[in-house]
Amino acid sequence: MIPNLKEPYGKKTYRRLSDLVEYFADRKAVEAILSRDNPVVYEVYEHPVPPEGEHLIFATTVLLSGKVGEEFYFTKGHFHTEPDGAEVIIGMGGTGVVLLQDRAGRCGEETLQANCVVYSSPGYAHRVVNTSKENLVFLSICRADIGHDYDTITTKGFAKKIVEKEKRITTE
Ligand code: PAN
Ligand code: ZN
Repeated sequence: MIPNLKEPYGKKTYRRLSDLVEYFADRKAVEAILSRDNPVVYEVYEHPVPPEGEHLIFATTVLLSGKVGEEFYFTKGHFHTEPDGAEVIIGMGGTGVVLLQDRAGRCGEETLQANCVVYSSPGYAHRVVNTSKENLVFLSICRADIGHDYDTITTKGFAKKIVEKEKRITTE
């Protein structure tokens, strides 16, 4: 289920595999897929609000089911900055994992599924991974003046990967 955030009141962003080239570990698998296709990995539906602390961003992400090599599809992931605020992530459908990593590189993981809430504390980067065969749909809520730091993850990555090996979901 997606909340009613459609145009003209909402903004929809597509993230395709070509936007995520440097994030997946298996570059050969990335190139092999891109030589045939450029699949959508996730879509974000956002309700624009003024970028002020009194307001809240609420965005629904639809993260598709799929893998690149052994690695399940995921969102880029980011830290929040100035202010480094918390985020509430509410599962609406599907099953997956939220990776939560602090600036020292310590990485934890929490299950995300329908009717389940994951709290990303200040100081933690969050990445959502879809380990299921259906779309993983979740609602994210955070203060509207929050900043997004993608660069740290682009350069350092997450310390954990969620992969499928011999038909089993494994963390590496
Ligand atoms: C979410 C994310 C959304 C897409 O709304 O922006 O799930 O993930 P990336 O932004 O990492 O590509 C959120 O965390 N907002 O702060
Ligand atoms: Zn966030």
